[in-house]
Amino acid sequence: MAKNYDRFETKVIHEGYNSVDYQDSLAPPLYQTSTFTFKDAQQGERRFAGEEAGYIYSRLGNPTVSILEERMAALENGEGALAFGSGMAAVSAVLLSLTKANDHILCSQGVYGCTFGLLNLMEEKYNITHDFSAMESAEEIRNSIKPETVCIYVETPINPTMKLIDLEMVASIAKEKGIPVIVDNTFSSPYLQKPLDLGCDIIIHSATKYICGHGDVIAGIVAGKKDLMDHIRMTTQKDIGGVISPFDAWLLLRGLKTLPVRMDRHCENAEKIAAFLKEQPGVDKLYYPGDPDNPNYETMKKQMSKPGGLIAFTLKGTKETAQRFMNELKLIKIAVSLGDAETLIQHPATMTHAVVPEASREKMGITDTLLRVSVGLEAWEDIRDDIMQALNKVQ
Ligand code: LCS
Repeated sequence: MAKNYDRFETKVIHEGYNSVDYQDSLAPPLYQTSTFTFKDAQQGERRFAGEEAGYIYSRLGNPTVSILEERMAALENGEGALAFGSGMAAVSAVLLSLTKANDHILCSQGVYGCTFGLLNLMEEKYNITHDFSAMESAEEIRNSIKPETVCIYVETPINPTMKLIDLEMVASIAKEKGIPVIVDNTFSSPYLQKPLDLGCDIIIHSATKYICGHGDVIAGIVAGKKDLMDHIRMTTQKDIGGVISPFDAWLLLRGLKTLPVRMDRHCENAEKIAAFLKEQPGVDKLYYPGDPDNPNYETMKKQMSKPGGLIAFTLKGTKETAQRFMNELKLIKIAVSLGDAETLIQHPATMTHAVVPEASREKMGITDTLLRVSVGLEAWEDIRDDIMQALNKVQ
């Protein structure tokens, strides 16, 4: 379907769906079916041969999932998108489709713990090696690219340290070398950052997070150029099979409608909570890209429309101080994941990044007193008061 709307707030509600094509149903229908019937054997043959458009089997495509994919492609300004059963299914489908044995991947210094695990698995099984780079200068990136480097993989903001990578800089160097840049856009959502517009080639989401927004789905999204999407669809998505369920796609379509409204509130609340944390004597370091003292503040202003809803900070004290602080919280829930209506806190060193060995964790800046907060949609004063009472108890 042609792209119909230019403004993001309208696209999240209407793109990829026209009710007249679906019996005038306002909400996109849920095609909860595993397979599709052919009117005769010849039609089945034609569909399998790719000579006739139409659905075959829900691992290969499903109408509810197609609406989601079209909408996500439009939101990221991509030519196409693919939906997966988890963010990790999306990450693995992309990385396995772009690499073969003995290739090399250049990564940002810091990736989600399970992405780190996948990179190690690929190295162990197929000798697909990787290096991490802080990517702070063009020279540093150029020097880290090897003859066998086939792609650059970047998280920005990086989970959980909130460091940013200059995407235009990475994309321009990758173009010189003729290799694609993959960006994990989970922390920003397309509302705050559009890596494809900055010259990057593929974006990935853990759609479990802001895309869903309600903490009730595990899902992933990939978007980019049509040829890349077709390649992934027909190889690692089809044959490894980590597809999304129609019901989860339906829930994501529902959640997406409020993405801009939710993100505005997440950002507004986070800005106030970050300002509050900065003033607290018990807080050692604040990692929030919206803080003008943050070294990445200019990069944030250049490539993100707002700094997002996540904050990391370290407490003065030890791991025990951090854990005691978490245990004193009442409103804020101790949980991994992010981007939900509820404010969530987690301890990366023992939770999301526990699989990363201590030496690598140190390089990534994940210390024992680092905490990550996903600021929710509650009244910000209630979030502040909860943090304040817990800080008072541990100091
Ligand atoms: N990429 C990023 C940046 C993530 O934060 C996550 C999950 C994934 C990929 C994987 O997505 P999933 O398969 O879980 O949908 N991040 C989590 C986190 O920070 N806490 O819990 C999960």
